[in-house]
Amino acid sequence: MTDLPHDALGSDPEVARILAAELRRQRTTVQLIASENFTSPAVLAATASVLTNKYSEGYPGRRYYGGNVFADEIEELARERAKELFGADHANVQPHAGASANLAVYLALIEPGETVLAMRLDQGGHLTHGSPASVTGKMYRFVSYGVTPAQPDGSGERIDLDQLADLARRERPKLIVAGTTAYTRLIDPAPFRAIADEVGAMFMFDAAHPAGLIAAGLHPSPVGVADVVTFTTHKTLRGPRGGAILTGMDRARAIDAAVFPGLQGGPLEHVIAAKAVAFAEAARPSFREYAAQVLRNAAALAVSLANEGFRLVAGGTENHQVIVDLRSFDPELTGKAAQEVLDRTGITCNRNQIPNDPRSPFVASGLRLGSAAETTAGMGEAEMARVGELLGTVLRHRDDEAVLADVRAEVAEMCARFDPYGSLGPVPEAEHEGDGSP
Ligand code: DSN
Repeated sequence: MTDLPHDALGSDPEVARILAAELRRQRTTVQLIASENFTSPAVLAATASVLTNKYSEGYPGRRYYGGNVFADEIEELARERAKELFGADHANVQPHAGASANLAVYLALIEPGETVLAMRLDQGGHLTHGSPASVTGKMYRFVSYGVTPAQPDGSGERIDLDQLADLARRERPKLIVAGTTAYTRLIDPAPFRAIADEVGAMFMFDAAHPAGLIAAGLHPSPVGVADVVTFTTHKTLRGPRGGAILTGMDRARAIDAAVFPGLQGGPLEHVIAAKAVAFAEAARPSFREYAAQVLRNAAALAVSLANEGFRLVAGGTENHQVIVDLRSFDPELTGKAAQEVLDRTGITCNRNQIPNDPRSPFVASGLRLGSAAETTAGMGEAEMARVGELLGTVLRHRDDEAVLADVRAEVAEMCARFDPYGSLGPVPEAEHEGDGSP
C-alpha cells in the first residue's frame, strides 16, 4: 500500500490536517477499545468510493431511481457474501449501524408497547436493548435480565439464565433478545431458544461484538437458532462502520420493509461495498487465524491484568474483551480518571460500568479492554501481556509524570513495531502543533 484515500484531500487542507492527525493517532497509540478495529486498505478504498454519490432507495431490482445497475450488483454481492459467511437464508446489509439494525427488527416483529426481555445496559447490555434513554425503551415495554452475583472464584457475573426463564414465564414477552456490549464470556444461543420456545416468544441475537468470532467458527453461531440475528460490521468482523441483519425467508420481507422504508432512506452503497469486501476477507483462512489470535491475546491481557491486582469481571475472558473492576486495585480510582490518564500515555480504552456499579455510567468503576484492533496490528500474547503491565504501572503511578513519560515512550516504540498501516512507511512528523499523539 502506498497511500490511503485521505491523500486526495489536498484541496481541503483543514480536513486533510485533521485526518492526518487521526491517522497518526491510530498508528502511534495502542487501541484497546473493544468495539474498534483497523480495516484493510481495500475496505477503506470501498468506503471512499464513488458509490457515495448514488441514491438507491429500495433493494436490488426494485429501486426508486434510475442508474442503479452497479449499486444493485454491489448490494447483491454483499448480501450473497453475508449469507455465505454466516450460513443464513436472507441478509439485509443496509442498516447504517447496529442501533438501526436492532430498531428495524423491533419494528418488523413487535408492536409498540409489547413486552421484550433483554439484558440491562449496566449489566452488559446495549442502549437499544431497552434503555430508558433510548427510543427502544420508550416505544416498547422492556423487562431486563442481568448477570449472576460476582463470586470470589470468578464463576459469577454470567448471564442469569434462571432469572431470564423466571421473567419469561411471568412476563410472557413477545421477543427475547440476547447479546451484550460488555461481557467477556461466550454466549450459547441454545438456552435462549429453549426459553423462547417455552413461552412462545421470538428470539433475536445481537451479535455486534462476537460477529467476527462467529464468522471464524470460534463462537457458537446463532444463525438458524435465533429467528433474527443482528450484527455490526466494524468490531471483531473488521469491516466498515455499519450494521446487518440475518434471518430466514419467512421473515425476510418484514425485515426488509422495516429497514426501508420503515426506518431508513437511501442506503449507503459505498459502505455496502466495503461490507462486501469485509465479508470476503472474513471468509479467508487467514481471518480464522486472526480471530484465534484475538482470543489468545485477550486471554494473555487478562492474565497480565490479574497479576497487576485487578479483579476481572466474570473471572476472565472467552472472547475479545477484558473488563476490570478498578475498585479492587484502588477504591478511589474511577473509570473516568483511569481512561484519562491512560490516554495521556497513548493507551486508548473506555471506562465501563461493571455489574451493580455504584458509580454513574459517566464516571464508572471499570475499564473495558479489547484485543481485536491490536491483533490486526500484529501484536501477540507477549505484547498484550506487556500492555497489561503498562496499564498497571500507569494506574499505580498516575501522579508521577516521569513514569508516565517512560510508559509513553515504550508505547510509542511498541506502536512503531506494530503499526496497522506500516506499509505507508514511517509515521510522518506532525506538521502542526498539537497534532502529535497523544
Ligand atoms: N458502542 C458500542 C460498543 O462500544 O460496544 C456498542 O454500540
